[in-house]
Amino acid sequence: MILKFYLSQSLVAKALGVSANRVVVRVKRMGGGFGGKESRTTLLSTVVAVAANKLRRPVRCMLDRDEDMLISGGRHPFYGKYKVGFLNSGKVVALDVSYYSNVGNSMDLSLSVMERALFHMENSYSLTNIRGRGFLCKTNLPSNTAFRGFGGPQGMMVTENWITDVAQSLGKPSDEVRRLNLYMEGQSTPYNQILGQFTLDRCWDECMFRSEYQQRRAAIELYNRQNRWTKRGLAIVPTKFGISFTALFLNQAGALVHIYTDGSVLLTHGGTEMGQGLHTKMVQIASRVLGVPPSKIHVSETSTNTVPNTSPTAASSSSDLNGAAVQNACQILSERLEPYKSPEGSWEDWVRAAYFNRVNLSANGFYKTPDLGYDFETNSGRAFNYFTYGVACSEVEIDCLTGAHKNLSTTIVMDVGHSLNPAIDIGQVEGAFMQGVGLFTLEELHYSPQGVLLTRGPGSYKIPGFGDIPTKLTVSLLRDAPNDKAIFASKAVGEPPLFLAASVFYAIKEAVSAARVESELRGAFRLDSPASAERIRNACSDRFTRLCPPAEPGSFTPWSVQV
Ligand code: MTE
Ligand code: LUZ
Repeated sequence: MILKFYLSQSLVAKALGVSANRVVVRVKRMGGGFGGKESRTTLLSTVVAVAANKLRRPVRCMLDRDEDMLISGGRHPFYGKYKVGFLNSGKVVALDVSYYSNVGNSMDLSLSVMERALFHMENSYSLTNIRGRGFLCKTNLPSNTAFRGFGGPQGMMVTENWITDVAQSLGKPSDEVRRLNLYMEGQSTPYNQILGQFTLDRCWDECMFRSEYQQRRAAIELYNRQNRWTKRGLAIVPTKFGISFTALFLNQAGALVHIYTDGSVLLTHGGTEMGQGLHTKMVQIASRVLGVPPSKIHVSETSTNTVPNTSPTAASSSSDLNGAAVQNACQILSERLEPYKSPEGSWEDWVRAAYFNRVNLSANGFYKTPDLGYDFETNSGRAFNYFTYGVACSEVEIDCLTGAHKNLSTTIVMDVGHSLNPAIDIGQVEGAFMQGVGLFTLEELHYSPQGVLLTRGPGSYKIPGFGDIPTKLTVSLLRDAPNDKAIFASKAVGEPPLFLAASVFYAIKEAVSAARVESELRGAFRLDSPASAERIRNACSDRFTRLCPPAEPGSFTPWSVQV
């Protein structure tokens, strides 16, 4: 097996010709990672290490935004081509998809990104006859890399595209076609994983109810009859996100916990903090297992000299993996303290008594996800530990003449199991959703014909602003949905909700369909992501657009999509 390590520590050691035990990497926190730092940090860390070694002094390098956008690479753009077989009822019976990803000039994580796209090619729909192929396209662009979702959103965006085509070809409401094809408890994915503790149907029904879907639909139909140059659209979209690194060996984590004689606890684990609240969750877990208040527990940093051989803080799995390692270390310490736990004494008394009796108050914890390991050759073995589910319903209004749109309302129902921290998890759902809104409706890189990146900062690259947050945004966590596969019945949350922003994209597509009906255009049509103002305007085909040739040749032919 070829093992590729993108760890800063191993690459610095390799570049300097020293062994890993001579290199210490420390991370206090990041101001955000979102996948871009999973492997690409090594471009800089290796270079500055070489410089520091040569000059024998500290060397620091920070890229300006434009330099970063020019060289670091980004999310993989995908092109999907598909054939889909379906019955008049809307039931999909056969699917053949080819995915092409723009890898850039090196492999980086592109193979794993494509694997995750393929593992998500059916999104949440039960399909019996299915073929998926992935092609990695090497290009003369900076190497593309991990981004929140890691190929999952690209895979599922194509899914939602063909299911929309099926609905539009049959003239059926897309929510009916989606619901009809939705998985049920106990069904199997194309990679032979049985869906247990399946909650997606509950998320769906609750989202339909909370968004007042039917009333909204009726109101939109009335609005669209009464307005020619603005149109509204509504879409409800499910998501199912596989939790585990697809590379088996990465599904491990360590922790190191020290108890000092004053009763304070220093906690270290293999995950890094980037604003996702990981350290807070780890402190909560240690607090629960040790039975001490969180105020007595501190995480000072992540470092290679406390916990070695860490996996990337990625795949949304860090609280599952590191949380279980922290639990393991704290259980060991708790057992060692057991003989000293007199009912009348305090935590500090127990710790002191143990110390004076020469008990080791430092413990290492470890965890590896059990029963994992998918084999592409035999299509057997579990690819994921479990799935995180969610459903979102969004309503938008488009201006058919300018292509501008407004996000009117979004209702999200997310299953995060027994949430470790609902405030953090709701923040993660909101943040991921808005990042997805940027991805699917705004953010677009432009290159000159010579391949020079033109969009190098917020002046030319449109990211979501406050005004893009839906006027009404509600996030609910599904109640009574314990997950027996992760720490304290919780679920991973970081990446899965990003895809729910596809509900905004497909609401826009529906509003565009309403505009096209005014020009007697019905049925499936192609709309690439992001749904930028230009694309929305041109797709609203009318007497004005007919005066000029299509901006993107072939852009109105369905059965393929760029995402
Ligand atoms: N939230 C914030 N605030 N900042 C981030 O960089 N990264 C996301 C998600 N949430 C990110 C974030 C990504 S891409 C992942 S994979 C997970 O957090 C990683 O952390 P976790 O495994 O602890 O969820
Ligand atoms: N990183 C990785 C990831 O190396 N493997 C994965 O499966 C993955 N999934 C999501 C995000 N990062």
